[in-house]
Amino acid sequence: MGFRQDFIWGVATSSYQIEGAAAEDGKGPSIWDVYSHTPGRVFEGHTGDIACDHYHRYREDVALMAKLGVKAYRFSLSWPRIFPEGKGEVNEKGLAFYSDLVDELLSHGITPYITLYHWDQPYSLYRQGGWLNPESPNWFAEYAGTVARRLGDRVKHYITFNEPQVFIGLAFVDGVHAPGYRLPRKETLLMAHHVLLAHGMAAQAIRAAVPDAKVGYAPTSNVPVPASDKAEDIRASERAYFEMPENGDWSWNVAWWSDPVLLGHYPEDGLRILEPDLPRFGPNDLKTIAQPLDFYGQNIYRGVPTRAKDGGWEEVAHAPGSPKTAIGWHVDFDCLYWGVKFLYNRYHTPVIITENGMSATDWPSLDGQIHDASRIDYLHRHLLGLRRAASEGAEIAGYFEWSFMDNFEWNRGYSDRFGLVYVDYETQKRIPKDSFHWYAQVIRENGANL
Ligand code: IFM
Repeated sequence: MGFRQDFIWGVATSSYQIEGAAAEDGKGPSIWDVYSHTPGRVFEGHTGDIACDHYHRYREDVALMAKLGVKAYRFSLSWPRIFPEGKGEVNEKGLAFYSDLVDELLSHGITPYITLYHWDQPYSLYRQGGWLNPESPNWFAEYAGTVARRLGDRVKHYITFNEPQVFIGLAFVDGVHAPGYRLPRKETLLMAHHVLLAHGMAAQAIRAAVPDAKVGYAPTSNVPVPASDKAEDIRASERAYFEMPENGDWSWNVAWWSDPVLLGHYPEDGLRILEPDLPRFGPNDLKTIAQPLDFYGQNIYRGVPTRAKDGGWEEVAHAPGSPKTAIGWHVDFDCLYWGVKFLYNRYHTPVIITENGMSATDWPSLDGQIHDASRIDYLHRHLLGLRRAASEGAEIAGYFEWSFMDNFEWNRGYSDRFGLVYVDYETQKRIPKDSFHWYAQVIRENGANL
C-alpha cells in the first residue's frame, strides 16, 4: 500500500521567518522583532525585518508553489499584524494581506492550512505577562475566532500552535529563543497549561465560526529510534518517547504536551514527578483542552538511537562520522517511521507530518543551479519510512515539507538553509533547487516513484 489517494502533499513556512515588512501597514511588534534587535541574541545580528520579503512577493511565491504542484500550503499568521496590540482593534490592512494570500492560493488550487501561532507573540501581550497571564487563553481564543470569522468562508484548515516545546521550552526553560529568559519550573508549567487551554478555547472559537473547519495541533519531537529490531529495544524506544524523565526535565516530553489534548488528562508519571511545581488546574480545564481534533500534526526532523537497559532504556551514541545536517542535527532515516507508529498507537488520531526537512550549505553552482543531492536523499528516505508506517496501518493524512523556501532560522539567523527554493537575500531572487524538481515529481506520482 502506498500513500492514500487524497494524501496532502504540502510545504510549510512561518510568518516571521519569511514575511519581512516588520513594521508595515500598521503591524505591531512581536517578541521576535524585539529579540532579533537585541545585540547578541541572533547570529550576526540578523533580523526578520526583510526576510524573504514575502509580504510583497507572495504572488511570485504562490506561482512557484503552483509549479511545484503542492496540494496545500501551511503558513502562519503574524498575530501582531492582525492585532497590533494583541487584542482590541483589528488592523484591516494586516488581515487583508492574509485574505489576498488565501485568494491567490485558492486561485491556483492550493488549500491553505493556517497556523495561528508560530512564535511571534505580540510584544504588547508579552509586556502584560504573555503566557503567564491567566487571561492569555482568552486573548488567543479571541484572535483565533476573529481569524476564523474573517477568513473562514475560504479557509477550512487550522492549526492552533506550532511546537510549544520550543516557544515555551527553548524560550523560557533554556532562554535561547525570544524573549529569552530562564524562569523557574513552576512558572513554565503554568505557561504550558495556559497554552494548552488556549489551544482548546481556540479550537472551540474556530468551530463556532466555521462549523466545517478541520482543526489540528503541531507539536514536535525527536523520536527514540530502536537501536536494533529486537522487540525489547522497540518497546524501550516507545516508552522513552512518552515517559517523563525522573529528573523532571519536562519541556520536550511528548505526553505532557499531547496527552491532555488527545487523551483528556495529564500523564500520571509527569503529575507525580512535577508535583511540587504544578499549577492549580481548574475543574473544567482538561475538558476544554481536549477538544476533538481532526488531525494530529507532528514536526519530526531527527531521531535518537535507543535500546533497552535494566528494565528501562538508554540512548546510544551515534557512530563516529555518522550523517549530520548543516545545522548539526544527526540523521536517523527511520525517525518518521517510528515516530508516526508510536504516535498513532497511542493517540489513534490521523497524523499529518506538519514539518520535516533539512538544512544544507546550499549555494548556486557554476551553472547557476542548486544541486542539493543530500536533501533529496534525506527526503526520499524519510518518505520511504512514512510510506512504510502507512502500509502497516498508521493513518497518515499528509506531509508538509519544511520549508518551501530558505528563511530566517530564529537565533541562527540566515545561516541555515532549509528551503526547496533558494533565496538570495541580497537580490531576493528565488532559485528552485534540485530538490524542488524532485519533490514535484513525487507529488505528481503520489509517491509511487519513491
Ligand atoms: O525553522 C524551524 C521552524 O520554525 C520550526 N520547526 C523547526 C524548523 C527548523 O529548525
